[in-house]
Amino acid sequence: MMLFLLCTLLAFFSQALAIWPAPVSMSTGNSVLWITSDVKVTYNGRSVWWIPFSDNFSNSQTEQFLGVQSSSIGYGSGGALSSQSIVQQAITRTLDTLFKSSLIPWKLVARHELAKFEPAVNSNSGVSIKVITIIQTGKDNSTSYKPLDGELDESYNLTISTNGDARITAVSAVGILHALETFTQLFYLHSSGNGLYTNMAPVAISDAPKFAHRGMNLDVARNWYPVQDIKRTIDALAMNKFNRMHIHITDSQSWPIEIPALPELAAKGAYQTGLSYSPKDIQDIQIYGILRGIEIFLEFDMPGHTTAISLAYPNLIAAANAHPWDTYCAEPPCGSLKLNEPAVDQFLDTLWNDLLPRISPYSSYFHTGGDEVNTNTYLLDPTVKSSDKAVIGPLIQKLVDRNHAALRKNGLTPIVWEEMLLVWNLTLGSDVIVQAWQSDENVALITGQGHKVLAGNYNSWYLDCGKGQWLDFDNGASFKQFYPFNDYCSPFKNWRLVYAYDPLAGVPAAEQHLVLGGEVHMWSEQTDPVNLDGAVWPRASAAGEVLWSGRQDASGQNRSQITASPRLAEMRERMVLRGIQAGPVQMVFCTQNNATECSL
Ligand SMILES: *C1O[C@H](CO)[C@@H](O)[C@H](O)[C@H]1NC(C)=O
Ligand SMILES: *[C@@H]1O[C@H](CO)[C@@H](O)[C@H](O)[C@H]1NC(C)=O
Ligand SMILES: *[C@@H]1O[C@H](CO)[C@@H](O)[C@H](O)[C@H]1NC(C)=O
Ligand SMILES: *[C@@H]1O[C@H](CO)[C@@H](O)[C@H](O)[C@H]1NC(C)=O
Ligand SMILES: *[C@@H]1O[C@H](CO)[C@@H](O)[C@H](O)[C@H]1NC(C)=O
Ligand SMILES: *[C@@H]1O[C@H](CO)[C@@H](O)[C@H](O)[C@H]1NC(C)=O
Repeated sequence: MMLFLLCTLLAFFSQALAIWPAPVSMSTGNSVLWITSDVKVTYNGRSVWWIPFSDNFSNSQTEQFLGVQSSSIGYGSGGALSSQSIVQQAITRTLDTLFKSSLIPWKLVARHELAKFEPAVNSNSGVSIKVITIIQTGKDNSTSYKPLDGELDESYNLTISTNGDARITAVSAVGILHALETFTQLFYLHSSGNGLYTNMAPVAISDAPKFAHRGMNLDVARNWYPVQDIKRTIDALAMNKFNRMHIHITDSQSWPIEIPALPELAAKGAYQTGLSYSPKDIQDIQIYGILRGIEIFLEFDMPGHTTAISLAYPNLIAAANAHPWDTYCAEPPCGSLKLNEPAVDQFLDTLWNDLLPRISPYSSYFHTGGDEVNTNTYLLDPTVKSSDKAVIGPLIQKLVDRNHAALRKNGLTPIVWEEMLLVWNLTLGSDVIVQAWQSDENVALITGQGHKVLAGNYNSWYLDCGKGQWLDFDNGASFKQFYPFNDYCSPFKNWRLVYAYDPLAGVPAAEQHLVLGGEVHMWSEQTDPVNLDGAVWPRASAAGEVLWSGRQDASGQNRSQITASPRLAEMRERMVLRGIQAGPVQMVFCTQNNATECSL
């Protein structure tokens, strides 16, 4: 009888061990603990205040309350960007999430059986968590806020005893942030609206990421995104324990970033006056990221993908708007930086001198692009007049060398697209990270040359794929040729495919240390603020678990969709409650039944 009862309990509880991404190790029980808004939180022995249930307590008030104002944040010792402010603000967000956006898990238990899952509301006699004790065992320094991949210890331990003692330890402030995200996922709101509980005590979690670089690339040049959409995406990345956001900020279609020393660039290159990021916006985004454990870095793609520069500086760009466009570029409008033009060097000097000192306090990386360089373009470059790779290659090498020297002078580490190494055979510094996108074989080719690499193959991790063509076709031959208008990377990469991708696939064991991690990519030809969340989430969460937890579990087996699915469905519900319009993982029929029902 006891055994039967225990099994029944486990059957129910096993549906709701919903930590996403999966921790390295986790043990849970089935005791109930409540948490109330008078819970005390201490950080390294000092109490952290939180004003409960103040719906009119805006973010800016929170910042003032904590003695932090994002507009005036400096960093380093004495600056407001300190471990103390990072952790204090994270605690405020955590308690806000718990007490204002918690989950009633009706979709995650059998139909009409929520009452069996929920503890009886009896807060008076129930055991509550009285204090959350947070200990940071290491000391952060300026490196901790803009670490190179692998430089920061992001591990944490989290325990909750049955008598209500909750404890978090981590080496870094960012480790504490990850622990707090995990902590929120242990709690549910009672359907009476009366009380917040976990039914998993005692809890013991020990956790650390598998990969050092866990990123998302957002293209903000094909379509415009207001700062608030970028910040909301940072929130969602942090929920999923990502730590990098790559912003593809310039391209041929628009130049949405203001460079005060070159004011015409955004004035003419933005889609519309006002649709550009000011230096203050960029700083704001970077600091917003740091406060959430997400290091933001920018990509200025070149020499291709630069046509928007010609709107302000026509002399710098070859083949601007050349036709037929499919001869001169991968996507209209064509145009590429001239490769042997002294005015381009002067332009880039001015650009880097303005931009790099402003962003390097908040990031260690800068991406100089380099994908899809089209050789025909240089037939139309009066300073080159050739499509011969033997002529073009050394000129690209010179451009990249100059750019990377400027980055290094500003303490920034360069990232480039794979073509710079694999197509153009450039000599790159050993510090340079090469971002692969075309195949697993290319990841292995890059590590084979001893370079650090970011994975993120378009066959698995391009979130734009499968929407079909964005080009229009006339009713003649092209209509017939392209019908039914699939895009080059169809089909759509559903979360199961994203989840099945292994950044280490095909890389020899001896070279796997060079795979720093990877990025999912959101190219924006057919995405804008209206459909951003649904396009990215929950699919990017699947990549988040691969990057944090690894494609394989502790026993070396590939992680299973069948056990991932209910956890991801729960994570999706939590994200929606926190303002992310993530799409459903399955219909409620599936999430209400155990995973065996909706599987083959
Ligand atoms: C899980 O599935 C089995 C087999 O379909 C079923 O007997 C059981 O009732 C389901 N459990 C829940 C909690 O829905
Ligand atoms: C919040 O709202 C309450 C009740 O409406 C009001 O008394 C209080 O002054 C407000 N607090 C702030 C900080 O605006
Ligand atoms: C910051 O701390 C880390 C880890 O203790 C150390 O490796 C690094 O050298 C420190 N950096 C600075 C700038 O002090
Ligand atoms: C977490 O616990 C493990 C095992 O007790 C210990 O080795 C590790 O140092 C702890 N990590 C932190 C960040 O406290
Ligand atoms: C780069 O090397 C590859 C492989 O050796 C070769 O196929 C390609 O032609 C080279 N590219 C250039 C621009 O030399
Ligand atoms: C594990 O997944 C990888 C893809 O990530 C796949 O190539 C491999 O065949 C799978 N292994 C097993 C045993 O299913």
